[in-house]
Amino acid sequence: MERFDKNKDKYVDYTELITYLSKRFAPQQLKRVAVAFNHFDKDSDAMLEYWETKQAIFYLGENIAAENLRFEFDKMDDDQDGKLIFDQFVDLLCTLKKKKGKVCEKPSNCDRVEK
Ligand SMILES: [Ca+2]
Ligand SMILES: [Ca+2]
Repeated sequence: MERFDKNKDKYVDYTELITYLSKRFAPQQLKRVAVAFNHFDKDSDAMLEYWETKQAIFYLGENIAAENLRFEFDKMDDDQDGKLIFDQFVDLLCTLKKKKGKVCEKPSNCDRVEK
């Protein structure tokens, strides 16, 4: 989580997280991603397991072969507990968008791939 921790107090506050995320997503899209995350987090542990992630990804309109998703999921899951926290889920989405040749660094680019 250090990459979010702008003031180096070892604590990522909401503002830092939102600042980071807003560089990648337009506000409406970020909201949609957050809604999808919460909706598919069936056991409400603030993490998405693989099958929850898969449903959320498809819900958000990303079309990806299951084996590719599994690969990207495992890459993102750096502590290998089989679950993604919200920012990893966002990273995963960005990775998937990049793979399709869309760069996801500016919100406007993200908007363009929005269906
Ligand atoms: Ca969960
Ligand atoms: Ca994990």
